[in-house]
Amino acid sequence: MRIGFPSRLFKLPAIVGAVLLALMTHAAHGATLDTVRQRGMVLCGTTTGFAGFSAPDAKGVWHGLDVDLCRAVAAAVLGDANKTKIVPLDAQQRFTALQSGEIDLLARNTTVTQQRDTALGIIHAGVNFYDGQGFMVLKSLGVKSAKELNGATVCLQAGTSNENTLADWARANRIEYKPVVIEQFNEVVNAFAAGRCDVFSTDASGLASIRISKLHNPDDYVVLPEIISKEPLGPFVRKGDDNWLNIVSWSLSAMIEAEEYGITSANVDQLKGSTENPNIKRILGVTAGAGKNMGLGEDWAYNIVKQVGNYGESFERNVGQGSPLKLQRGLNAQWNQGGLMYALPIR
Ligand SMILES: N[C@@H](CCC(=O)N[C@@H](CS)C(=O)NCC(=O)O)C(=O)O
Repeated sequence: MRIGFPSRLFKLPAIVGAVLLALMTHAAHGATLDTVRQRGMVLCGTTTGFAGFSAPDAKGVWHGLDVDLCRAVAAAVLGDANKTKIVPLDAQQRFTALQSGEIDLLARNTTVTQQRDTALGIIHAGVNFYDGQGFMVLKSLGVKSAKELNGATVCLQAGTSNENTLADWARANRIEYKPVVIEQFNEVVNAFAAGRCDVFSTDASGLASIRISKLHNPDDYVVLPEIISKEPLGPFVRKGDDNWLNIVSWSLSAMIEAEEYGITSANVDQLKGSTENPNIKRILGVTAGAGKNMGLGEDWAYNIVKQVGNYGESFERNVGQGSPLKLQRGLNAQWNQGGLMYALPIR
């Protein structure tokens, strides 16, 4: 004979607790779409101002590859890309802002890593820029390769993956260096410009951006040829709201797939009325289904392309040939053009 609580009864409080916790999690995080609809605005976490990815212009209007992703989500959900509120965040603040619900979405040149995806209560929603970490130095130092950096002082921003990546690479290559780690982005740049360190190390796209937009004499600086890591940059959302994860990741996919099928902001209306291509009909909502499955209107992807453009348009305008950065597509070309941009199919 068993003594004490019958085991079924004993389990009851645990089950009730689990259900309550699930309901509370849902209430707190489970309905981002409802919250966004009620508010009429997507709150998007970006950098504090990083040309090409997220930076304000002279009128205070934010632009960039990441800002376009925020705008795409607003277009998909609210039918209006302008219903985006930018929340500028430095590297340290970004994850807390997402965890606490201060933002609906983080689109801030953030590297997807296993640790970030599993230990912080957040999850990535695709990759919108494939990058790698590099080095920038003053040309006058005469350094031609990262292998010559033994003994150098290196400027890094606190709270970035760049700190650990550099430490790993230096250990593997038996290079000694002195890190100068600074919290605020502008202060790291100022420290580098003032010669407080010999080297700036961050994502290669970041180095290009800093060189062009932050340093007074860009031609005095050179980016070294070595790329020491994979830095897949992508948007993040909170865990526990699968529909919102779907909305963000499929908004990005819609931009990438629209480029693949040649749908642009300029021809989207004409294609919508005339195309016989079943894939394009599904993307543009002529054939219904994709929108409804996410609780959105069928014009979700049409609105993205019409108001924000496809991925290639966004790339060229913000970081490519139409921008001061003039980055090549490289890894960010479409999969059928030698790159890694392979949109999962909208069907
Ligand atoms: N991809 C890296 C680095 C991202 C990062 O924060 N880069 C710096 C460049 S040094 C930046 O964007 N700073 C802008 C800011 O803090 O506003 C990461 O996810 O940790």
